[in-house]
Amino acid sequence: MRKIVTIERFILDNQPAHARGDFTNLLYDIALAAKVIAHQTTRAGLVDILGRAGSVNIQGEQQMKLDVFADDVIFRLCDHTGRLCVMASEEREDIIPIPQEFSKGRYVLVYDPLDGSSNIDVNVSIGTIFSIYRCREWETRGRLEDCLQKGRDLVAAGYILYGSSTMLVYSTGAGVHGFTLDPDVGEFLLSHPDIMIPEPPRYYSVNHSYFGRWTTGVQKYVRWLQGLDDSDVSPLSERYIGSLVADFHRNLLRGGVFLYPAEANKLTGKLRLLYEAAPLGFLVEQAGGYASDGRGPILDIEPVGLHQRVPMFVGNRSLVEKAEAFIREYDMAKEEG
Ligand code: AHM
Ligand code: MG
Repeated sequence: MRKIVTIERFILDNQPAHARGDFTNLLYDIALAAKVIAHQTTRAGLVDILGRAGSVNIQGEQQMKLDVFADDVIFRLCDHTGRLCVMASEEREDIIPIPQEFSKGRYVLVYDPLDGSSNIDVNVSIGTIFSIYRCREWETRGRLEDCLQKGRDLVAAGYILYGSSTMLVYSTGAGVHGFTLDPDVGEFLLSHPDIMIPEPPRYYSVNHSYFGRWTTGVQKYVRWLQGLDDSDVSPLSERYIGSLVADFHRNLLRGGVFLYPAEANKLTGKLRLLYEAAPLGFLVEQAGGYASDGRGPILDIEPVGLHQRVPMFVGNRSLVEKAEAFIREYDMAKEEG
């Protein structure tokens, strides 16, 4: 019989001997936030019966939109613990300082509280993505520079997937591990230790309706994935949910590539470097895969703004490198010529 390992036990057993517990406890805080958000997401369909976002409920309280609720839960669970020096959230314009009345800690938490928000109202999987960095300087209290660190400097990253079950998947740079929430006992239990992205890959994931807007290199790449135009591979199956965490998670477990490329007239792409691309890039590299902006590793990009966007190709290394090859051959060559 396999041992039952809770996330608390796993984090504790895997913390370095010199750890002071701050980092371990920060991961616990996130796991707790995940449970609170998961509980609320399963009630999302009741909003129409119990009151719409923005309306006032029976107790006279304002109903919160789920993404605002998720943002608030993470903030309120983490602001007073003394473990963080600053936070940043995809939901907020600026950095989130730790209130003066609380002591500050050594870590930076960057998060996308509820990604894939267009899927909330239609009962499709959504997710939370988080990144943890070290504070760059001990003396100061939360600065923008502490949040603008490249993915290569991540201490940990992970996501929570609110799907047919709730899963928390994270890495501290020593492999990727997945936990499934047992809703009856309220514990995350180790279900997917040491995740490695499998070969051969099965899926490619992209929003095809943008085909006409892509550069030639990206169009040729997608046709290559489909096994067309003298492609030397058998076609991959297409799967696209439009919920990044869910699309990423499926490809991580089954093998494949997810892409949200640049468009010929919008070179930045849609996804955010800090909240989406860097943490998932960190995870995929830990699982033996690769993440690129089409030209080089996402993890090496120095952020210049909190909400900076970036094209993204993520999945099995061979597939992502092939995207880079097409972009080099058709797009970069054209730019140079
Ligand atoms: P959001 O941050 O507004 O939720 O948008 C991000 C989402 C991702 O989850 C998903 O991969 C992508 O947007 C889908 O975009 P599109 O509808 O253009 O395919
Ligand atoms: Mg998002």
